Amino acid sequence: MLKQSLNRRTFLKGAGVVGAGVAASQVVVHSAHAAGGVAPAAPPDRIVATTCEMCGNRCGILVAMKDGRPTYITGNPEHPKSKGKVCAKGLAGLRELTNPDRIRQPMKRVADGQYEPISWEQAYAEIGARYREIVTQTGPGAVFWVTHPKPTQPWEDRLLAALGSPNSFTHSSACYTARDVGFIATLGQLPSSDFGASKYMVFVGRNPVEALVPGQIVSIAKARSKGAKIVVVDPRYNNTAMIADDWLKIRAGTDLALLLAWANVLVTENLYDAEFVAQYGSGFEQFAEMIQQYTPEWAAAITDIPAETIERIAQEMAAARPAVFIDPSWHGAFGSQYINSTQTARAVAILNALLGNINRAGGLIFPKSAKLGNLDPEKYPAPPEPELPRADGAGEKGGYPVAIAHKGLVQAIPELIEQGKLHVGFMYHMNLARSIPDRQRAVAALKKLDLFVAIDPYPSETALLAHYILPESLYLERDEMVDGVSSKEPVVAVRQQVVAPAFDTRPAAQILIELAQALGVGEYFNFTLEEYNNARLTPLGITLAELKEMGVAPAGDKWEEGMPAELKTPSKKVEFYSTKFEKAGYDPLPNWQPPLTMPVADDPASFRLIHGHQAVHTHASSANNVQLMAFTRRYHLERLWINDARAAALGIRDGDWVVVSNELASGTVRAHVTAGIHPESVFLPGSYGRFSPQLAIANGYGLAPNDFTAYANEPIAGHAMMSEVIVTVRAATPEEIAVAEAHDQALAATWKSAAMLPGRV
Ligand SMILES: Nc1nc2c(c(=O)[nH]1)N[C@H]1C(S)=C(S)[C@@H](COP(=O)(O)OP(=O)(O)OC[C@H]3O[C@@H](n4cnc5c(=O)[nH]c(N)nc54)[C@H](O)[C@@H]3O)O[C@H]1N2
Ligand SMILES: Nc1nc2c(c(=O)[nH]1)N[C@H]1C(S)=C(S)[C@@H](COP(=O)(O)OP(=O)(O)OC[C@H]3O[C@@H](n4cnc5c(=O)[nH]c(N)nc54)[C@H](O)[C@@H]3O)O[C@H]1N2
Ligand code: SF4
Ligand SMILES: [Mo]
Repeated sequence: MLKQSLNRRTFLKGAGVVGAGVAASQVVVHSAHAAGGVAPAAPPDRIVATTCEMCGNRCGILVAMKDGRPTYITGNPEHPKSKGKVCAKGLAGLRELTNPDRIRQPMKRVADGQYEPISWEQAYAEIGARYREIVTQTGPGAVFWVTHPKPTQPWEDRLLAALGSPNSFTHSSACYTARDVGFIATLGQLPSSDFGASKYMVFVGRNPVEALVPGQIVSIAKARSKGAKIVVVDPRYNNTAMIADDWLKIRAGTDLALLLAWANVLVTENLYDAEFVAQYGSGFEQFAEMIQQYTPEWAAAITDIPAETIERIAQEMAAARPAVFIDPSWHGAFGSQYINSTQTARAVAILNALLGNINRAGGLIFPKSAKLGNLDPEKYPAPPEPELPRADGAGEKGGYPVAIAHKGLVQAIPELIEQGKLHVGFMYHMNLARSIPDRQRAVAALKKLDLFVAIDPYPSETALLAHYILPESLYLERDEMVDGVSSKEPVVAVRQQVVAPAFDTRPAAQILIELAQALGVGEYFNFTLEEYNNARLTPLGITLAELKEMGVAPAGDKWEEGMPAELKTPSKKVEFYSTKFEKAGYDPLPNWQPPLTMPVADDPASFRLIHGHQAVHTHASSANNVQLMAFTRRYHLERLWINDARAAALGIRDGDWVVVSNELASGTVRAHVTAGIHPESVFLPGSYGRFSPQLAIANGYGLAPNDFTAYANEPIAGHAMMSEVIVTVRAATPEEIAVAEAHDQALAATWKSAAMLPGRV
């Protein structure tokens, strides 16, 4: 079952780093250099298999140890997320161990932004007492918990249920909720792309080379080497466009029009998989009638993509079916962006069905989930499910009935606090104040909570609003719950301690048990981490010790091609016409709907602000890592992308300081002037704009796109609308330039001196 045990040869064979398209060679060279060489300088005397946490992918990693110290990290070849590779962020994980800004013991707020250290025991005692005092008044419906999916999530859900509150949240409604709701309504679940076997890959606002999962890049490269074509639809020449055959420079927010026109071509030219649609589809007739009006000529005017290109790509997709997909995507174009995002996701799901690629090799597949065991409910009784309605209305009649209930509308938390619905908050591994729209409002609202507890190893913006900060040990310092990884070949993965905690910090598994006891529901946590992990592993016939040896192990049946007998939709078929949406009062067909906002047509300074992720950063949370900020500084990654012709008209040259503003915010940043962006959009990376005074390197560097984003909930999935944002851009004045330069130089000096510290770059 366990294929081979780890030895030095496996480690070296697996060694590899993935980067970012054309920039990849630079990223590989420099990140490897920064980490101390492509191969470990000295042969390791031990290798520990564990799980990365530098971003939410949780790749399997192998950590080389020399004299009891970790010296190098590479990808575990057996883990589907890493396939033997890590990214620059994964490599930079070692630097976090010596990050001087870490929180070293529990902290108690004594005044706005001021903290004093306290013991764990005192923190728990005070949190428990205060909790009881408040909840006696408000009831448990005023309590919320924000979690970071997913190894710890079953415990967090259990704790919140024990407290009697339904208000669990994840980052999803600021990330991918529209996609999930659209796909679930259409196909019953979220499929993934079968990159490695594909002949034709279409990425609509998806940038897999940069917003990356290393294993996916390995598979995309494999398909590419066998001649697969790549089409990228993006207002911006992103790093995936660099390796693509076609880049469709779309007007931001209009992807739905393009998708409808593609469907029009497939249906009117009879290029779709009629057999598949007849056998597995429901409501195709209504859909086919609806799309008659959405011709390529119609879409060309809306999307700014020539009608011939639209028609050609549709024909090429049809010729490649079924080994073709339009990727279900993630965040960029329709995860949580526009008023039309949920229907855009519906259209993507429908187009794939027209291509007859559902659960077909090279198309979209339903990944297999890992089959893990669970705690014996007799010995470890679970708390009853809370009966109270959710404060945000997610999944509730009269609220957002088709939204994902247990993930919630995370961006609505400030409003719910303002409305007096939420009084007590727990935040695990999310930085709400930085990650949702309208930070001013978020900060003001979080300050009003009667009790706010943040579990965070770092003094994030959100942690600095909490009454108590409970510092978690870093991922290389902790054991954790084993976790199932869905895939074509599902696995179970482990996180285990590589080094002892440097400070008085604790792992989530310990904090959650102790917190449950402090909050008076300890009876639901009458087990240890080891007992829990053993229960999870029992059906797989492997022991925790064996899993720790390899890091991952097979956990369930392998994927097989072919449509399941029934889909998890109301009709059990592919719903071209969504009966679920109809019942909830939404358009059952994905008709065209323009974005809510548009740049002012006759204003040369007006643009839509779009955003995205960068290969060497995780959201804005890695901006304090000295090694990763070396890339930013060297390659000017924080700059605002602006179209060259539009910039010339505004007197802006490459590298000039510009002022970006709207009714919510105003800020200064340098410009990246390029033909590689649609004239009506400007682009800011999401990697910067931290404002925690305790993060020496990150604080005040660059701008965050969501500082310019107003709070509003999309009506169907209830997600944040992160790209319904219009800004004006102008050249900075000499006075503004002087201020910006002085600020930048001060930050550069901080970064340089941090880089000089032993154990750093
Ligand atoms: N290196 C790195 N990798 C990551 C992450 C990270 O922070 N760093 N985060 C992970 C997470 S949580 C996520 S959600 C994924 C995100 O994965 P993606 O969604 O692929 O990444 P983004 O960069 O958010 O967006 C992709 C592209 O959408 C484009 N875009 C913006 N607006 C529009 C539009 O209106 N239409 C179209 N067609 N395109 C548009 C942007 O220019 C960008 O190139 O990445 C994951 N992987
Ligand atoms: N400005 C900005 N906003 C964004 C995005 C962006 O790129 N920029 N991206 C959007 C997307 S796609 C998503 S998915 C969301 C993500 O939003 P968040 O979930 O807020 O993501 P991160 O920025 O990664 O924040 C992670 C938080 O966890 C803490 N943390 C890090 N490691 C650990 C750990 O080991 N244990 C614990 N307990 N805490 C830890 C960090 O200090 C930080 O406070 O944000 C969305 N909003
Ligand atoms: S993608 Fe990079 S940072 Fe994220 S888990 Fe994998 S190696 Fe770590
Ligand atoms: Mo995300």
